[in-house]
Amino acid sequence: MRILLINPFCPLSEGPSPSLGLAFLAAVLEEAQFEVRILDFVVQPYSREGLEAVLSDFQPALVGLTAVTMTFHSAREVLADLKQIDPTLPAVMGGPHVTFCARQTLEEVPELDFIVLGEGEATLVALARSIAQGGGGEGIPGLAGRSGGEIFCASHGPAPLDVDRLPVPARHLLPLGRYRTLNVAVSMTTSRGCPHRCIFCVGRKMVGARVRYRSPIKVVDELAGLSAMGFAQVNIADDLFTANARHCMAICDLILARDLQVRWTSFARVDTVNVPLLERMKAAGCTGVCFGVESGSPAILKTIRKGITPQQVVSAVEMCNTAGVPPFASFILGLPGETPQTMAETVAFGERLREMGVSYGFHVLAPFPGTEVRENVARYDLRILSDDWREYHANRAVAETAEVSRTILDGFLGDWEKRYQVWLGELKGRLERGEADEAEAWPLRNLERVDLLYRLMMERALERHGTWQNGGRPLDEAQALAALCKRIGEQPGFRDKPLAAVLKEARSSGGLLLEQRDGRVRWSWLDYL
Ligand code: B12
Ligand code: SF4
Repeated sequence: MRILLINPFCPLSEGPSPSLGLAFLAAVLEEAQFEVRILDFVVQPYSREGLEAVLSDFQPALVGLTAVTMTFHSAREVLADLKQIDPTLPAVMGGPHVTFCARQTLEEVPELDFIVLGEGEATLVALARSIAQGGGGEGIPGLAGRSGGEIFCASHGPAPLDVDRLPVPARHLLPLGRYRTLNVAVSMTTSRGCPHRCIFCVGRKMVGARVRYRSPIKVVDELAGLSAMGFAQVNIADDLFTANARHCMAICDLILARDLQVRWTSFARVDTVNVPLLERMKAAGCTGVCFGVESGSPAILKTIRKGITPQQVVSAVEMCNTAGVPPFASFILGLPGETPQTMAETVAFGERLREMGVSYGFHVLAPFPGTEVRENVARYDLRILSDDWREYHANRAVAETAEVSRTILDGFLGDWEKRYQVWLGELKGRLERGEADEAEAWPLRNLERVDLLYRLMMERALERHGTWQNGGRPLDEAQALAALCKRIGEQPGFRDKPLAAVLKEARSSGGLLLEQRDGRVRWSWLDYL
């Protein structure tokens, strides 16, 4: 039986990264002897015709879609096309959005047959087996769906998985070549579970309070595999990577013992780091840690149950500086109780951290389904203004507090983005005047490069302009690349872009394929590694 998994579109601004959720799901399905294919519309352009072609070629018996809140709409659009093409094909959705509004989603989206709640591996395999045997999925732990015109919703999920027995994520089914060409970090996890209860997060509710670990050997094997594939940067995405010092140290020790040259970053809580741990992380290739600081106001940190204080943040930053691991701090504005004074406190705290060498950034609160702050909104100083899930990207306000309106929050973020644009503009000016060197220019060059590559991919530049009849002898490499640049450069929107440099780099990193046969030149992206 064949199963098609789909990753819906998500904009470049959200930082594309190969979907770990789909890779784990595909791995357990393959282990259970199902044949799996993944369509990834984050880096491959979507078209109904393309979808139709895959359905007709692959003939899946079940289609699974993933979504976070802001991508739910894109997933729904793909689903609508899918059901128009084949109304009998069962469709299941999972992920941190639908898990917490399953009944409502099934009521509102008639095209959707099933929803998997929470951690999806065991439930999806059970559903696939049930469908293979002509069943309807009822009674499967962790599943919601339809039966006899009624919606059913499992009262409990399957037992938490032993994550150490999970197979390696099936990333070979993802278009990793495109991600590598975009030079984005690839994420992996070394554990699942979170005992904390931050009121804006669904992490704990998705994966449970008990932390379950993958053995250091498996973790380091996976890291080695990613490094061998040529990914320049890995992101260890566990919230609590540094919480269990023994686990974290064991992984670092193994990286060092195997002399693995891999660069990685990790998320961390400020109350779980110490200098010896950070020093070991640095020695093992850690190039930065990201702390969820959320607010500079002690009162707000208390309200959101973050369980940390500004003083602990400062201490963690000092420790990072001692160990030489660059820290990054992430703040959320518009949390319950936010006032102009607490916002000023957060901004001042950010500046204080910046003076200590910390980079930092802001989001606004998006009260996702399933979060304590949404489920018990009446308990908090918060008014939710929109249920349009497309707006839940946390870059513009969808909620406000008694004293801080949506206009204030949006104005703040708008100004923050403008400051960044001004900084980029100034850097550009200095570069043009020869006042900045290439090391300084890197953020700008990288932004331009990624933006251009992504547009080339999503606007199908190679598919449209990368194949032509050359007639005579095969072109040499440089001629073929120059001809490609000329052809794309003639298209509106691509004129005056640094195509030659960007495509040359993509070619030398192995991201571009060239085929010449019978007088035909054909350029394409490398999809699979
Ligand atoms: C790492 C991470 C990222 C990484 C990489 C994500 C990736 N490509 O895999 C980056 C930095 C790129 C990222 C980006 C964003 N993220 Co993020 N991210 C995480 C984090 C920390 C871990 C995710 C992860 O890899 N988990 C491990 C995998 C195995 O779990 P999973 O993806 O949840 O999949 C499992 C289940 O959900 C389920 N499942 C998922 N899909 C499907 C599909 C089917 C068919 C089935 C059956 C089951 C199923 O089964 C999977 C296996 O168990 C989570 C927090 C958390 N602890 O979950 C936030 C989290 C997922 N991110 C979140 C958000 C909001 C975002 C962004 C919108 C950024 C932003 N503005 O905040 C973007 C959206 C990008 C996108 N397309 O998803 C929210 C989502 C909440 C929501 N309801 O929308 C989370 C939950 C954090 C939070 N605030 O609570 N993120
Ligand atoms: S923000 Fe991090 S620490 Fe807090 S509940 Fe979510 S996953 Fe746990």
